[in-house]
Amino acid sequence: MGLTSNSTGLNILNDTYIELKSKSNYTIALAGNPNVGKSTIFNSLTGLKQHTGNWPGKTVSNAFGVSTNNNKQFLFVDLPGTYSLISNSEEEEIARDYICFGNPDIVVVVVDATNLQRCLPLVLQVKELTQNVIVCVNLLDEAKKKKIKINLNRLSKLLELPVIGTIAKKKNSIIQIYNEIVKFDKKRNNNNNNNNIGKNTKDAKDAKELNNRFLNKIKNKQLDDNYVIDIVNKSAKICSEVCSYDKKEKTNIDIKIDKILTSKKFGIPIMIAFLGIIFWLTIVGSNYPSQILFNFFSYIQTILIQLFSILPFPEWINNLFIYGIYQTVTWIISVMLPPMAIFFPLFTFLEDLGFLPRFAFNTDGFFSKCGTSGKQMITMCMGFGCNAAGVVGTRIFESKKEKIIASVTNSFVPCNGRYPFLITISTIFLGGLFSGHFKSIIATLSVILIILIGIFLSMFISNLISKLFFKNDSSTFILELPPYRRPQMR
Ligand SMILES: Nc1nc2c(ncn2[C@@H]2O[C@H](COP(=O)(O)OP(=O)(O)OP(=O)(O)O)[C@@H](O)[C@H]2O)c(=O)[nH]1
Ligand SMILES: [Mg+2]
Repeated sequence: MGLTSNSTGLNILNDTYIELKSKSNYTIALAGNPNVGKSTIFNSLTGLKQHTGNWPGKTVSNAFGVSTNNNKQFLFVDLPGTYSLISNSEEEEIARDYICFGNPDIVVVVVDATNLQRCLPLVLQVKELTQNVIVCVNLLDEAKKKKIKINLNRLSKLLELPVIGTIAKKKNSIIQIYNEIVKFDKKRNNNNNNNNIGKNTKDAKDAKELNNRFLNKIKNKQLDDNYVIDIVNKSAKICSEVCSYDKKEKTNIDIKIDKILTSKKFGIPIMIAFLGIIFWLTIVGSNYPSQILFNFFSYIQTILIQLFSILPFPEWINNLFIYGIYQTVTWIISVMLPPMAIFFPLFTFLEDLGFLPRFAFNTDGFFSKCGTSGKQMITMCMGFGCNAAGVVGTRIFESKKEKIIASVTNSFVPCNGRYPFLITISTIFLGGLFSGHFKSIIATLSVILIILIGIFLSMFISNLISKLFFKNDSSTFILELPPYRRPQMR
């Protein structure tokens, strides 16, 4: 999932980070709203594998990675998505604190070309803190499909910031980020950074003082409604000047699909059907590679048996090595590896399409009866990949109550390690009672049943914890439904 102990969390400020920062010519923060493609750009620039997917809130802590271009070393920091610097949740605070105090040379604010107006308030806020900002208008391919045109030169003039347009999937479009950083840095060295500091902060001594003041205002809730209204109005005005839409473009297929996928009648059955198809494909599909692997390892085993019969070892050592160690390990590989190799790409496919937030929406009613919210479904789905990632993912919750409940109950979802075991057990013991096509159908149904029991247990325990320990705390559910996107190979 791209979460490694060395590249995330508090470790962002550890020795490795400090050493890399000192060696690098530039430290660049990648900031922006959730789900605009920051991690995809980060992965493309650094060659790392941060978790990407089509739903807001995947990146929950800072990650860093290095890349080299034209003999210059760039340290990139991938920040969690945030709509505003006046943050609500833990991961938004992480992003804000890094922008304010991480001392990056340049902040690249990634914005969504299909939803510029929603993204610009963050650009304007970051610009109040630092003038070292580059705006990266990403998802230009989607904007083109939706017949949205953006005048990047005009945007740059209005914002008084460099602006580049990118399609994160295309490497050659990402390369221009390096050139812009170098160009911007040269210009920056000729100017005094704090000349153009925002209206709240004209008399600030330096950037650090400025950021401290901003943070204090946020903490003391001194940034009143007028401040927010001002920024939102400014964004709307800029957008109206730089964006043009094709008025003929009326059909919004996403809305039509959502009417079915999130409907009360069909939402949950479709969701279960999708999971069922994934499990069925995994169970049926993994038989073939399993058999190939099994035959291959058996062939090696016969060679090993012959080899060991020549060697002067006592028989118990031969048996220990061949039937104890070798056979156990290779059987586990034959049985476990194929389901993993099939399930995860299929699950990632659903994730990239943008189904997970719809799952969360459909199940919100059930979870809210248990005192939490549909967002718990997202952390549970992350638990399919890795329970540790699911627990770390609970940062997307605003309230402490939901964070605790989602963390405690995440283990009821079978993870990476347990899931192939479930398939194997279901196939052998339940599927084995039948023959032909029924075998895989029964195995699939029993895996789904076990998962549904897990979800039910999660809800039951969530309800219990909520009633016992958080009687007076309420939960809210705000989650953006992202557009459906074509999954990419990675
Ligand atoms: N078509 C298209 N899809 C993109 C582009 N950039 C990113 N995506 C897709 O958009 C989705 C979100 O990308 P991420 O890189 O995970 O977004 P993020 O900003 O890091 O999201 P958070 O970590 O949740 O804040 C993924 O499914 C990407 O494959 C792009 O330029 N074009
Ligand atoms: Mg991300």
